[in-house]
Amino acid sequence: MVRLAFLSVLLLLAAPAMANPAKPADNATYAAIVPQQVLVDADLRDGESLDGQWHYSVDPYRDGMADFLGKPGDVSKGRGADVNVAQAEKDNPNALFEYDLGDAPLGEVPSAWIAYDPTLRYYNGLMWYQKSFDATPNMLADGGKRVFLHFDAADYHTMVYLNGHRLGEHDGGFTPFAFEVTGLLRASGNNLVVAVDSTRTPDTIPPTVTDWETYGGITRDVKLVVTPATYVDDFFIRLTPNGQIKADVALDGVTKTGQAVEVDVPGLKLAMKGQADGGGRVSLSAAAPKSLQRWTPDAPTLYDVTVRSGDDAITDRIGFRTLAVKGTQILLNGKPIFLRGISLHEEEFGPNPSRRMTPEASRALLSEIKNGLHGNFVRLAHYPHNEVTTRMADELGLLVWSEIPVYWSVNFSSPDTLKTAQRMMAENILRDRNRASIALWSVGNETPVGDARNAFLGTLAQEARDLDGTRLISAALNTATANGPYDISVKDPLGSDLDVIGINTYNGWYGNGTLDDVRRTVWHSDFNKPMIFSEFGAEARYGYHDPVEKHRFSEDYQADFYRATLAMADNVPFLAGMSPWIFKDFRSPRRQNVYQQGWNRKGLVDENGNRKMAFSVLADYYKQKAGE
Ligand code: GCB
Repeated sequence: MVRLAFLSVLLLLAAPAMANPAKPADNATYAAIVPQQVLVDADLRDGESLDGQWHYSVDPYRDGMADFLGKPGDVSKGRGADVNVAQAEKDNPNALFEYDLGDAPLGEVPSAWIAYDPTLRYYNGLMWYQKSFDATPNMLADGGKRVFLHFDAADYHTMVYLNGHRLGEHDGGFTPFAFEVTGLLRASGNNLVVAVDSTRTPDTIPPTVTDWETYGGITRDVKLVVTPATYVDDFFIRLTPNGQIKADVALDGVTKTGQAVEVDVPGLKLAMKGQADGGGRVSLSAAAPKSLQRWTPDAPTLYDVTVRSGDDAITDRIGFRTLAVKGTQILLNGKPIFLRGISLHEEEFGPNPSRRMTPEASRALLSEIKNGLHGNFVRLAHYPHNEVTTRMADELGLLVWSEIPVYWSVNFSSPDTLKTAQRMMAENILRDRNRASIALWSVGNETPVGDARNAFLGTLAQEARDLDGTRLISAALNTATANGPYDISVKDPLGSDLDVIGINTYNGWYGNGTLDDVRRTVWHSDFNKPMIFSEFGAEARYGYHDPVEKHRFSEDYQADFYRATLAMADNVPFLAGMSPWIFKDFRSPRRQNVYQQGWNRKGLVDENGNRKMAFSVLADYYKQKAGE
């Protein structure tokens, strides 16, 4: 569904606040990147969860996809077939079935497959999942409703078969997707088969080599979402720089043209009404009432907002605030703010995380950032995190950096890879642009400067602006050019496409520089824009103390590294914040020395949440900053 009218409203809004006014995008581009169904707030909608026990079956040789000579097979006649194997064997005792997903072991969804069996930790390949379920009466063809099978995420390539029908596939491990299954369900014994392939290639986003655990599997919720025949597919509600509350709403369904739409914010006594155009879209606005309490990290006020149209009504909790840049400052609600942040991977506390981000798990992580570290900002690295987390950030009051995994050596010259990145970015932005916490959309991390890369990331930056003109666009760059050991200039040409420059700096950890060098370093920038240190960090194994030698990997060295880097930060006049690397130790297959043993140890807390010495160095610094 191409929402050009809807988008063009965003383009107009984008212009005043942003350094780079948005350019109109062409129809074909949006057709390729905007998902058919947005199903915004799928988590809040009516329906049935399909979480719980699923059968799983590992398939390293892709036997379910091709025969022994490699000839592609018809999956819907094989593992994806609608066959009750036990019954079929009874009917024909001579028939050979080499598989029976219904007999395979059971594992919990959502969760990476490492949770089922620790030997699957480094398995990167194809896994089959199967679940049987019954439909509720309103999901059946004569129920008058529409039904969508919605995945919050599965990592990486997912192929879905329902009752022998191939529903479709999806690329990307961290964003939602859905298939319409109206009319395809039966009252009982629906057979859902999902093949998830975690293999990365040079063309995927991210590519093969990263510094984090892949965590293959169905890692987020699966749900049958039930809507009226015409329903509210998408909305974008926010405060504009000139004090308007704006709502763009998109309907989907046969009666969408001319259908009345209403957006209510009872807490503000605000009701906006209009009628959808031929494309099912409407744009509403009203002056923000004087009583509006703007969302800030200190007072994260959220309002119930109900979007109503026809038989559909959906209520979300939305905060209102503005973001802008002015010279080298970031302004929240018109006032300069220093981002007191930390980076975070999507991994729950505990010795055996499986990327199962429940609200409790998310709250535990974010509360420690907010209350323990005195933070007001979190970089959700290096991919879109669970919606649970962005909602939690809204509630707790943490600004968010959100990014897609355009990481290191992406194939920047491939148009297909670009399309994948664009679609991922669209899926992420459309899911989360009603979250007041999201402050920055980042388009890439530590990517090598070059023409193809500059064009690729420039396109993504533009797309992010087109989809959401109310956030700042950034990227984590590592191309600070050293003029000498203690004198660094920021020159990456991508800087001109960004609102905020992110810089990852590891002086004092990588390389042989000393911490004195770090303290003495001075920074220049070619851009009159805010810069944030999107990363800096040093590894330490929790409990390893070395107060005299301060050996690398000791808590003492890490604490000194933080002291030195924070001293350096104090001398950067255009620094508008930081998100050091990283809050919690996280699993990474790259990290195998005696201190690491499969974990990147740059956390301020270990995997169980134990604070290392550097934690209080940063917490004290942030406490003082918060008081300034
Ligand atoms: C980086 C990467 C991050 C790594 C980190 C490290 O620059 O962006 O993904 O984990 O460095 O620990 O080296």
